Amino acid sequence: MMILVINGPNLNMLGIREPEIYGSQTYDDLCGLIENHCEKIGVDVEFYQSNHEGDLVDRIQQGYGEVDGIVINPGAYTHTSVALLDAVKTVGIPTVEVHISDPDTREEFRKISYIRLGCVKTIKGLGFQGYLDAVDFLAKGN
Ligand code: CA2
Repeated sequence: MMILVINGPNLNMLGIREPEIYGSQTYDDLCGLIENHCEKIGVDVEFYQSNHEGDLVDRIQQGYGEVDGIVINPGAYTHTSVALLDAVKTVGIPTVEVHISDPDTREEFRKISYIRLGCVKTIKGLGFQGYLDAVDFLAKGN
């Protein structure tokens, strides 16, 4: 099984600013954590991060026929992007939406998620653990 983990804008800055919201671990720490977990449960994993909406759409499309599941934290595009919603719906790959913080407890504008409508599950507010739970969810196929 191959899982693609996609992170959107500014998530490459993890650990550098706003540790009170996103923790003090870096993007590389996050990838390492997921990689170790996937190795333990026998799942192959690929990572992609971009600050550009169209590049994220391109990467989702490239997953068609190649990956069995997508874990995505679209960052701020969560709250604005119909293009990302359309991309996950178009490829039809089971996709789990993950947020490190809980956007529902923050500003009003973070309460809307477009991509949620195309996802099989949303995990929020669990820090990096949310990515591991998303992988487990996809690996179990339920
Ligand atoms: O909680 C999450 O994972 C978010 O998807 C993170 C996004 C935010 O726009 C969403 O509402 C919730 C922002 C990611 C910004 O990441 C940073 C990392 C380090 C320092 C500053 C920003």
